[in-house]
Amino acid sequence: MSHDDYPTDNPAVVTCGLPYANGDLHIGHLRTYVSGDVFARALETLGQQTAFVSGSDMHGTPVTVLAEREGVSPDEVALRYYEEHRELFPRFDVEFDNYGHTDDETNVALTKEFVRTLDEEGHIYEKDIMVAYDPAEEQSLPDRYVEGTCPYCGAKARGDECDEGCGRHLEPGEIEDPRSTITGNPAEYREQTHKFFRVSDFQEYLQGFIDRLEGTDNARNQPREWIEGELRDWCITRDMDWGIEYPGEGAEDLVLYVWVDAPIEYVSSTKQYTERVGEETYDWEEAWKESGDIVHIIGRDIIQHHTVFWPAMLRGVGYNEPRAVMASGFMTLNGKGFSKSRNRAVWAEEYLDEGLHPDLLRYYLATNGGFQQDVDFSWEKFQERVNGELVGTVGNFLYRSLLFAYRNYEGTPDTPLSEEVEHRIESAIDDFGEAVNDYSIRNVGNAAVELARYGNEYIQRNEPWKLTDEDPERAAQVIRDCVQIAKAIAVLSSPILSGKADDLWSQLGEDGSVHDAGIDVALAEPPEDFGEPDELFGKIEDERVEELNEKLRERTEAAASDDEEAEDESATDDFQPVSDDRISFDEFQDLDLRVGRIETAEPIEGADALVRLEVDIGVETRQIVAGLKQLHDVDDLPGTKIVVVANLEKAELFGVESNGMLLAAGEQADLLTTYGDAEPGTKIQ
Ligand code: B3M
Ligand code: ZN
Repeated sequence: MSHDDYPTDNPAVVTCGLPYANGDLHIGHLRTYVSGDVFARALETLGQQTAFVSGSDMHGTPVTVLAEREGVSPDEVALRYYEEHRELFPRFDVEFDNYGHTDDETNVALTKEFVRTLDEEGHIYEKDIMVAYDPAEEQSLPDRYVEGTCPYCGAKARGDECDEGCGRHLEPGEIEDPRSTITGNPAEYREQTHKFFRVSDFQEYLQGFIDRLEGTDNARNQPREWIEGELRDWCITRDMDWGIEYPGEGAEDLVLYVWVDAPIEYVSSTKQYTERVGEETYDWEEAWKESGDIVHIIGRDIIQHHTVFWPAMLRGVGYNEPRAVMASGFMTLNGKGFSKSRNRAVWAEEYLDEGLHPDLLRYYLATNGGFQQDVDFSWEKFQERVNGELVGTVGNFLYRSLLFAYRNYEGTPDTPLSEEVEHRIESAIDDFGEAVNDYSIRNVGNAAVELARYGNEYIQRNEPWKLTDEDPERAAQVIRDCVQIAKAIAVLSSPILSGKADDLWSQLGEDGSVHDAGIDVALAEPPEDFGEPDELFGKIEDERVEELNEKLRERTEAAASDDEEAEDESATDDFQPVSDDRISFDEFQDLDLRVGRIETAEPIEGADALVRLEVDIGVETRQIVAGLKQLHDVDDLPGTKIVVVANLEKAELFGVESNGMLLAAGEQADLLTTYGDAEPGTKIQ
């Protein structure tokens, strides 16, 4: 079955992955929400009836772990972040038609209904399994309470997912060498009875589903290996207090796994939308149970949940299947990951506090690389895109043509649109429609920017400023065309530049909001009169970028030192147990450890981490290569006393010989030194 092109006659549902209600949002998170908003608005511009929904993910260990740390109840934490997120999204013009949460009445009731139906249909069974347990605390350790090694790829894995390795969902009992993340205690496995959803009942169905699925390639390709291999059943209960109670027999003390009720919120949120606007305006049952075009927009770490478990659940309760899943790539900040604990992030709130317009970020997030590609954010790149495309191309075209129109004609010259420009706008409209059908958020944006580029070229080629005296009719024609291009830009850019497109709309003397205009309005007659335009976008100066970088750097450094203090106080959880294999004193004596003093330090070009050091070890000066670049200020190193393994075999790192090794503690490379005034060359014994 292939789907009809958008716009279809079906109600569409566009959803965004539910943010866990456990922390502030940064601009990396916003990529999914902005893209969802753009896609939903673009569908509406094409004329499709669309509900754009999401909500907060209130349950599960992401929330309880934080609540425990703060010493408050999980619902207090969750409601606080729910409110915070709900208020934040509209400030970026991410306008959900409904934003609920997974602990609200609608979702609790609907989740129970789903589970009961799955049970009645025979898709749920009971099984005894081994679950992680902290014997010292006498507590079960579900999901994020346990850390260990992924049995599939050997990476360090946390609870129910292998987020640093193969990306798999991990079932309870699967993690190897489990330890409690709260106390650091080694965990043991104990038997407990749990409920399972027989995903394997749906194997054949899922194989067909994945062939029909639209969206990004990663969402279709990644699950094939699971769907085509042995499909494992899914444990849907957890031994904890916070969550939705299991609605049936035999699991009275258990709650549902957070990933059961989370996607159901997509449906609940749509239902709440219908309850608010009436089913004549939007019918959630038609969308979810009959003929809706359901599009899920998510991060790529949760593809398995959306392309295996969720469609199996929907199928099991007789609902409609998703038409598309769009899974985004990761986002980095200046080439490195965002880190909440190290405060290495541009927080959403902070961006707004800087007085930066939300549309600039919307534009960057939506058009910087394809949706499934990894993208990097830096203030320099941001500046480049804003100054180059928004100021240089779009803003420049609009201002020069509308100012000319205002000064010479007080609005739109009274002459018909030329064929050339009519065709060019038609082809921009086609590009826009194609972008939506290709699920390419970036091309939705490009349709407008490319049209502005053409506009600049058109006005430049025709030089209306030279024609006003020589050939006034021709001058009027050119400007008439430019006003139409401006109007088309307003319509085509409205999904991304949601606020600025409305500003442009008013500048053009149009009534109401451009968001109520359909795609055909791009070619409708512009108003006769309009006032003097303003420049839509301002340049971001270099000093501003420096200032923003400086703030980010200061904050990251402050967090790093807080972090070190916090680490001193608590976490023993990363320590490996001491090996039982002892070495003899003679073996220890084989090590020639010396006090050294760093004389010079310089970064090795092209290597991310390495520094070339000259180290005085008393008897001679050694060249040593060490991975300190990211962790220490290289200029501060000379003069530092260190401990060197002097008789280590020579090695070559990045083409540079290293004659010895310095000792440092932990991932932050805390350098070992001496307490008193031992001279370089002194032997350590
Ligand atoms: N709350 C967040 C995540 O894992 C999770 C998404 C739920 S979507 C139904 O990215
Ligand atoms: Zn793994």
